[in-house]
Amino acid sequence: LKTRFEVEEFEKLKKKLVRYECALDIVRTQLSNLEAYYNNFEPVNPIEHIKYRIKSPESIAGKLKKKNLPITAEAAEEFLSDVAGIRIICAYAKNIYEIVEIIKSQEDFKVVSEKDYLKNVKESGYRSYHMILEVNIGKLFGEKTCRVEVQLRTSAMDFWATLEHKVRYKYDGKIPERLSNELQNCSRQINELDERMYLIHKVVDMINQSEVDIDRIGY
Ligand code: 0O2
Repeated sequence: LKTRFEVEEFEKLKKKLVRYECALDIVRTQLSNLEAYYNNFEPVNPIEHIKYRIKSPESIAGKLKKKNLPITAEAAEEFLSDVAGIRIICAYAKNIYEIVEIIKSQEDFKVVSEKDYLKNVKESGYRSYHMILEVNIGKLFGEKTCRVEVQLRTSAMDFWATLEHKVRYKYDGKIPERLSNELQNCSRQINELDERMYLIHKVVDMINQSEVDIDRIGY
């Protein structure tokens, strides 16, 4: 950031981030309530862990620049949906859909867009469920709503996405073909692993519930 205009916009952007912190806190409260519910009233909590982050002003400026957009607080607000982000890591893919439905039923925020990269796997091999929430932060900050991006994935999908992101960053988005093929293979294997682990989980549940022997259910 060199020009005076850019420095001033950067300062404006930093101030705007306060609103995103507030929106994130509203969603965080609801998700903590959900975890409390699972921990106290259900046999298992399907949420492994939740990460919350506000994009740094540097990274917002970098993303706007990459998209050939002006580096202004207004552009960030209008064009970036992931200034405030939440990542929910679940044990199994099935849990993701359960959590999605619960999030949709909340009254404090509205789901304005959804992308199911579990069913429509990205060409890279990326799997996750994305939602953009519009959170009502009240009139205190002059505007009523603020967007928050929620990504839901299993631990295995998160493991893959973290490594692939690192590789993508290293090669500035243009991953060499051999590496991208290998990453796509790993994504398929991770998906198979997720499904096999889920099956074991279901079998053990069945055994626990009916007290039958594993040999009798033909697994
Ligand atoms: P970062 O560094 O994680 O913030 P957008 O990219 O948000 O302008 P798009 O492409 O429609 O718009 O959004 P999409 O597809 O919902 O993806 C948004 C985010 O999902 C990305 O943010 C990544 O975090 C993640 N993502 C999407 N595709 C991939 C992928 O192929 N590999 C990995 N590892 N992550 C992916 P950013 O800003 O691109 O990256």
